Amino acid sequence: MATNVLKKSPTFYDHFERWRPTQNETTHYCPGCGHGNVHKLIAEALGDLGLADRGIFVSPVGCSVFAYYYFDTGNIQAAHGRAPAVGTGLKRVHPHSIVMTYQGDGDLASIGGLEILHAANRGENMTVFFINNAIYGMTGGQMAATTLIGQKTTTSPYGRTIENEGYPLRMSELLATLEAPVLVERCHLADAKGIMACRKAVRKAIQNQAEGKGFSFVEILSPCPTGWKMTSLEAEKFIKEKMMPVFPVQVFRDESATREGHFREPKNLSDQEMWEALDLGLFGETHPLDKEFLENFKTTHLKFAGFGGQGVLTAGVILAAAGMQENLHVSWIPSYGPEMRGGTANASVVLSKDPIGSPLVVDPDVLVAMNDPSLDSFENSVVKGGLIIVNSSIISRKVRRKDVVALYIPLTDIAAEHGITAAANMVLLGAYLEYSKLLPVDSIKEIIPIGIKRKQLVEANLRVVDAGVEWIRKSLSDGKHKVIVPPSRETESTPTVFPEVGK
Ligand SMILES: Cc1ncc(C[n+]2csc(CCOP(=O)(O)OP(=O)(O)O)c2C)c(N)n1
Ligand code: SF4
Repeated sequence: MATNVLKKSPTFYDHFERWRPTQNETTHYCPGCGHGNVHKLIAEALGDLGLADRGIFVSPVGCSVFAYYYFDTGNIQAAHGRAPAVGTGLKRVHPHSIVMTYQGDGDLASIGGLEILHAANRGENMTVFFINNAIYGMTGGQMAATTLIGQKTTTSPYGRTIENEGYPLRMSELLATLEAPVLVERCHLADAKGIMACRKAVRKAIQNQAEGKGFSFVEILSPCPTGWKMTSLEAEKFIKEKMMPVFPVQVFRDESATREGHFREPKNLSDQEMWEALDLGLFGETHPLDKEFLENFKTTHLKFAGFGGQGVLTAGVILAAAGMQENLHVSWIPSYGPEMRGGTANASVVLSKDPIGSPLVVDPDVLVAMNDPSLDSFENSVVKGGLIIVNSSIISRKVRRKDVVALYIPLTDIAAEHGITAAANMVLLGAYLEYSKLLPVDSIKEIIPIGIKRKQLVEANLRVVDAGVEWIRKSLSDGKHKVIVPPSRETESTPTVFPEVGK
């Protein structure tokens, strides 16, 4: 019998790999720490309930950050306080997995206070283990939201006061006010009886999830002898005499026996259905460019900048969508001010034949400046040898840099001549693609009819794309300017001539 009780749960790995090879059978926790006890209760429950293979353990930031070294389950690590959001994502995609977040009081009650509130309120079908040791253990014993009044920590050296720091936050009581949770229970690790009550609560919380009953929350009052600067025995006493009066050990809500279980199955939408549902309107057949073109394609970082209403975001998204149709990797991120009208806006676009590491465009190869502030803001960020396209209808000054290609195009005037002033962005796309040969002009012409919401404007937009193409052809045909594709940062070569086209 004793061997059964003492043997290691098979849900734990055999070795603690992090400290190989000398100490690989021990743990990284301090002597007397409660985390190890809780790990054991969870591992045994998963094993006994036959759920270890379906388990996904979400480790937090805190002393239990390395929980994934112990549990032979699925493992993922969340940013500080964000375990409920990560757990929600996992659960929505894998409704039959057993998702367990494991969080300290700094993680759950301080930085992640709202994450847990909303996950509980949504009744996510997952299990949350909340290890309340009334302190930030990992970072050296700072005050947590749960620190007791009068408790000394490194950031409350005279003891927590109500005037300065408010009252200790009682998370179980708070969550029990919500309708969705199925189980909210607090237990403690200060003696064997307390540990057995925690054992029961842990099992129930996992079982509830396996039966689809919803959100279960188990708060465990846990010793932190190191952070509290106490011996293990003193720590047990502290839980009983100081913590339990503030955090009563109690079942706050338990509808495990009566709740009907159900599983929220994910919607299996096709790509097309998803695009339509999101009203992206850009779904079409991909038709990869010829192999040689793709092989030689140089990653290009573009920044489209202007004021709200000039269509810089749309220009970016249409170019990115055109790249996507051609089987390139693309990214597009907008950036705009809070104003609904008239603020500044810019779009960062990357096109590449390889996966894109970051969608941020800090130093663009190509800058499109639709107005003065855009040129002022971004001129210096363009890479040496890069291209700056200036909307010369609006921007009166010239590019000051001498180490970039400057292309002056009266984008707004050209669009106005065709009766659609607002489509300067489309003139731009036609002109830019004709100039750079980055993609065939036809690839954006295919996207425009699907990408533009006001269908009555499609024809006019296509006409001004052609007008942009024509303008470039005319400007270059006099032989004074030749097309120089800006060098890619991959080749690092710089063009020898820096033409100024259009002025
Ligand atoms: C975004 C962010 N803010 C702050 C930190 C620093 N930090 C690391 S652990 C921690 C608190 C840990 O305390 P708790 O969640 O109670 O877990 P314990 O270590 O006591 O188990 C903090 C504030 C961080 N890693 N990330
Ligand atoms: S600092 Fe506290 S919570 Fe962290 S491992 Fe040590 S005893 Fe445990």
